[in-house]
Amino acid sequence: MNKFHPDYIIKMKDIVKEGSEILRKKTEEVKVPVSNEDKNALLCMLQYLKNSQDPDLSKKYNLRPGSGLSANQIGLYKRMFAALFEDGQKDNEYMLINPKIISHSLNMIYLPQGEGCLSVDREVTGIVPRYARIKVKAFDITGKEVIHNFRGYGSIVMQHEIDHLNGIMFYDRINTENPYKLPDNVDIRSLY
Ligand code: K2U
Ligand code: NI
Repeated sequence: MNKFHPDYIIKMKDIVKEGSEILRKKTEEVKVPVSNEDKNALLCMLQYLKNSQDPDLSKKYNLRPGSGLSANQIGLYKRMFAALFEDGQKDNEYMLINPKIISHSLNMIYLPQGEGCLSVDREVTGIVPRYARIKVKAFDITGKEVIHNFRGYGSIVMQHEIDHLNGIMFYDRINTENPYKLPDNVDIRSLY
């Protein structure tokens, strides 16, 4: 049994920091139908994101704001993550199980300010090339197969989290010689 029961509040001490082998190990597929233990962990992860984006709660629990959290970031080798972000129109919340990018655009985007990570307590600057649009197949918390299309910031969040599930950190994708060099022969532009 893991400690992530329904009313457990995830805090920064629960988040695995870079340097731990956990973040570099590939995660295991989650059994479907989803067990209550996995459901509860996923709900705790989404609750962390909500708390972290609430000014009062993030101050109360000293949380770093997050728009995504993968299971291995809380020490579970499970192929699942939660995401919570606005993309202009609406608020988006996702809890995706065994996510798979089944298609993606050729053109790419990047965040001009670079990316951060709840598991990385230092500033790592540089361009992180991401696909501008992706189609993701996954299971939702009820075990139903879902397909979602993401573009813009949502596409970046999803790729950042799916990378975590594959043991990839965002800075693995920054050009080591020149962090601000754009990849050759790729139509890539800043998200804004
Ligand atoms: O996986 C994580 O460590 C959470 C990251 C996800 C992320 C990083 C860069 C670009 C997109 C997603 C953190 O949420 S980054 C911090 C943050 C917090 C609130 C809103 C946006 C980014
Ligand atoms: Ni991260």
